Amino acid sequence: MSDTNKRALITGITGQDGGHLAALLHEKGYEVFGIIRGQHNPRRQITQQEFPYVNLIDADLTDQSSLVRAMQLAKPDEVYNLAAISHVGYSFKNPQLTADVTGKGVLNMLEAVRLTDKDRNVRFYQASTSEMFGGLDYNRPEKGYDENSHFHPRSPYGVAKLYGHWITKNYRESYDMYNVSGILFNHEGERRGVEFVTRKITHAVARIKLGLQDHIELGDLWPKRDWGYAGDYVEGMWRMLQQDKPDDYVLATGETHTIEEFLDLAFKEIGIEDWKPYVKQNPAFMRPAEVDILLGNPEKAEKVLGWERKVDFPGLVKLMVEHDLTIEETKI
Ligand code: F7E
Repeated sequence: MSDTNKRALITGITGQDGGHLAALLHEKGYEVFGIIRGQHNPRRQITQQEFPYVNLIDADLTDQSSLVRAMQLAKPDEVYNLAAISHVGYSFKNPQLTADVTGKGVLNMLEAVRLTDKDRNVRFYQASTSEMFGGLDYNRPEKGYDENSHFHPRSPYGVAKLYGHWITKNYRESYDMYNVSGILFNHEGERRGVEFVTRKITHAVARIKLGLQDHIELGDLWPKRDWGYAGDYVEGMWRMLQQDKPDDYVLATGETHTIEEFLDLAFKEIGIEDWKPYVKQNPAFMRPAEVDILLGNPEKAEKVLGWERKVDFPGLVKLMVEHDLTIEETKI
């Protein structure tokens, strides 16, 4: 535990990264504030029970006045903007809402910081994403996407995130704000929602092992992702805000794997070598446009931030399956 008196405000406190980051900052001695949205949000009690030290503030990324109020209440040194509609498939079904929350919500948060922090003391982190690159095989850099790679988003989510990325940069250049964008490749773990493919698989594998279901329905199995552990990635976010000058960084593993490879390892954890009889393809889980292959190059973050990932790909799959085999939630 350090003796910092710093205060942090996290949007998206109820999400995967919000939980990991709240725990990390608390351990470092921060006073942690989290924005929570909605009158009947069932995550309110769960979050408060799991993180009793987090001060929850009612606000919404689409309501700028609520964000100004949150800034006035929290008086943060650091703001981590993690809130978003983050499911790529969902963004095709709700593209305008995605633009409002994932895109314009960033502007609302930046304006709330700009208006309340006249002395420019606040440091702002924007959760940018590898989805901005689009993963088309023909224009993929050999060593993986880096901070200078070409953007070509392939979903309403990716397009909205690109707006958030550029407005964060623009406010840095226009108003001398300490703004950084972390361009994070897929990061997973025991806190991941079951709507994302990795947790959907490990949750189902655990239920198959426990005799609670006999198969899993998935979309395309060939796409490749650069999958790391979320706990490692929030450490990188924090490091980005501790530098002398604000800049943008890629966090990735530098490895890419198909969903089939994830299935191989997950089923092996429960002693099944051939998973094909347990997996059915369902077009409902396919997307109008797919991101073929994501591979990131984390060299800059490793060199400048001294960031390193601790969990490798087999370790990630193992920890997720082991977790899902033990929790009560798997049985519901
Ligand atoms: O899909 C395929 C799907 O939903 C991964 C978000 O955190 O990372 C995440 O976005 C792949 C895609 O993550 C199913 O088509 C097959 O090719 O787990 P996902 P994502 O789309 O890569 C980025 C970096 C973000 O920023 C996002 O916020 O898996 N897939 N079958 C499936 N995907 C899902 N969800 N469900 C399936 O049944």
